[in-house]
Amino acid sequence: MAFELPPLPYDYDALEPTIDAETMRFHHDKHHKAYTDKLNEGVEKDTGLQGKSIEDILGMISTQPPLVRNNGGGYWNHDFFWKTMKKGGSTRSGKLAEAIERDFGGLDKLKEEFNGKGAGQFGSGWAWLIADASGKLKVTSTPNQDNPLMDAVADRGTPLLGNDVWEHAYYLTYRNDRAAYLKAWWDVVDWDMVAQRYDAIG
Ligand code: MN3
Repeated sequence: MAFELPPLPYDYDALEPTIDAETMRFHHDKHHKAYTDKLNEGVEKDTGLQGKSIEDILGMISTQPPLVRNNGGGYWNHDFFWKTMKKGGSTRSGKLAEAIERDFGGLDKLKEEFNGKGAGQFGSGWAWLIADASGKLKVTSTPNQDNPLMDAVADRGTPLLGNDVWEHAYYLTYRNDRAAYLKAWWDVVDWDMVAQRYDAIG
């Protein structure tokens, strides 16, 4: 049984003007598909991985070759990323809004720290908002397709929000201006989804 490319949960142009349709089409249909296909190659080569969930594989990624680490991360990260965004975005609510006040001193501070992590990630990678088991929030970044579910990363936790800072995510609209992309991206963040993920921690 192979992993399948999850469908984009909205049309290619749904996130315009923040993210253009051509970027979404290539990002999903080419990049995300390639991670999915290569993850399947890695799983085919290792019967010990067959039947495991992607989360299980990420949790033991330190034992895996780069093929599985890079493409297992890319497979999971992009599925998570699509579901983190929504046409028109949404606003924070409930427990999450309180935790943002408590742990960052407000949404503007969170954004500033998150954008700083994204801009400061040398080369390709991701910026993350994660929570630990007690619900404390933290902003982190990872290189390449690593993520906070991997046993090999320094800052582990439950991912609530992640932004792809690979050039393929923004270059057509923003060219080399990663900071402008990071700033604009908040317009399409689905905070209802982020709040649901936070509530699920308990
Ligand atoms: Mn990407």
